[in-house]
Amino acid sequence: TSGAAQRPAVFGDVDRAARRVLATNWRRCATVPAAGLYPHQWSWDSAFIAIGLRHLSPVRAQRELESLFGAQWRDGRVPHIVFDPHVDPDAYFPGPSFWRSASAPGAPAVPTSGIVQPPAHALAAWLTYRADPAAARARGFLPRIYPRLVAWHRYLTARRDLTGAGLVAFVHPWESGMDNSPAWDAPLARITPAPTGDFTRRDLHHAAAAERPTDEDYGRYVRLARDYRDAGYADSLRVHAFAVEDPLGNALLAAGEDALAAMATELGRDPRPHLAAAERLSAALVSTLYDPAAGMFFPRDAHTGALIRSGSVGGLLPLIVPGLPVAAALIATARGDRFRLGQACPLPSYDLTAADHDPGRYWRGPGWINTSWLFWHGLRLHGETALADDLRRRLLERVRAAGFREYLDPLTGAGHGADDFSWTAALTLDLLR
Ligand code: 9YW
Repeated sequence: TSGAAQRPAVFGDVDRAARRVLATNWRRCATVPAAGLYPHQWSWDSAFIAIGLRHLSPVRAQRELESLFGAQWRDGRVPHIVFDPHVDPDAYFPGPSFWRSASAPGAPAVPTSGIVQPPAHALAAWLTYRADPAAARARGFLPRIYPRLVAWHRYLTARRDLTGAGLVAFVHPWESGMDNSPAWDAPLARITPAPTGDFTRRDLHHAAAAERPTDEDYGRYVRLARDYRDAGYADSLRVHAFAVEDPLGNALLAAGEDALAAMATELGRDPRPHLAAAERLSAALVSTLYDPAAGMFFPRDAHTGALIRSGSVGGLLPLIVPGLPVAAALIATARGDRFRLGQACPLPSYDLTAADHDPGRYWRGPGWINTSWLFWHGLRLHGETALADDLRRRLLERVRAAGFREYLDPLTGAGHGADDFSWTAALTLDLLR
């Protein structure tokens, strides 16, 4: 990337502080997203964390991914949470007693959730390998992680293509990584919430209610997760009352197939099946989820077959797909009124011009470092160096002012949510390289 030589001296403190956050949040073999609020291992967090950790300790970055894949289910699914048995099981809701993975077929010995998160892992594993190929070879990192990544992608493409469109569906808002995105409002409205007496929210002990999902939404999350569990974590449109084909999830999968092709080549295997899969996913994304009039991608409701025309930042993130034919249009949309790339920073999670944009509430407006990092990565991939450098500079400025917060007001830069948030620190380290 840009090289340490170009790093302004003023960011030396940021660099040191980011390393401290990652050291503090490390637990034996993985990093917690934030002490207190998120005391276990989260799936896509670990991918982003590895991308930063690789600069600090390539071996720790490898272990971060290996510990997550150590909890992979026999069907290939990678659970969205791997519970730390040393932590009070009631510290986070829903915990192990809710998911009951121990009685699910093919689950690992360690307790996990039964849903997934966006597949950022192949990209992260490839970047981790690239950071220190010698250290990776010494530990047999690629031979170990590659088959697990292949099984993970196979679970998604085989079991989660619920409509036959060649796209993968998320079956719970938590799976999207963008829990309460306005994009999920319409499909969620069909779900009857579990009564609030059925569960105790732990998140509100750590964060302000005004910055978190509402109780009603939480009740719906609980209902969906419970139905999935009670169906033995089987995948079909009949089981899943909520099912959406999400642009970000499918884009990460396509970019991930590209990364798997690179790994296959490195391992002396045939990369062509992965390249073909990447092509197929990229074509399905564009033909099914792209809206040329809006200049962005939208999720599709797998039950109705209709696009959900709601301006989530996820609709810009297929920019990470190599060779995407509509990259220029996505960049133009990002620079327009809805996302104001070059002014608002981090990229807002939701259309700034929408009547229900909420700059402080979670995935309904605030900017997150991971989505901005993905857009930055995409800008560089498509040769937009000046825009990428400008975004990088603005992101670092924001983090320097606000600290390693979970999310930020994209207009004022005010920090929200958890402090010392791991992926914010990790991706900051990556931006500083
Ligand atoms: C929750 C851990 C996770 C992230 C998700 C984010 C949030 C968990 O935290 O979900 O309790 O709501 O939405 O993307 O992985 O950082």
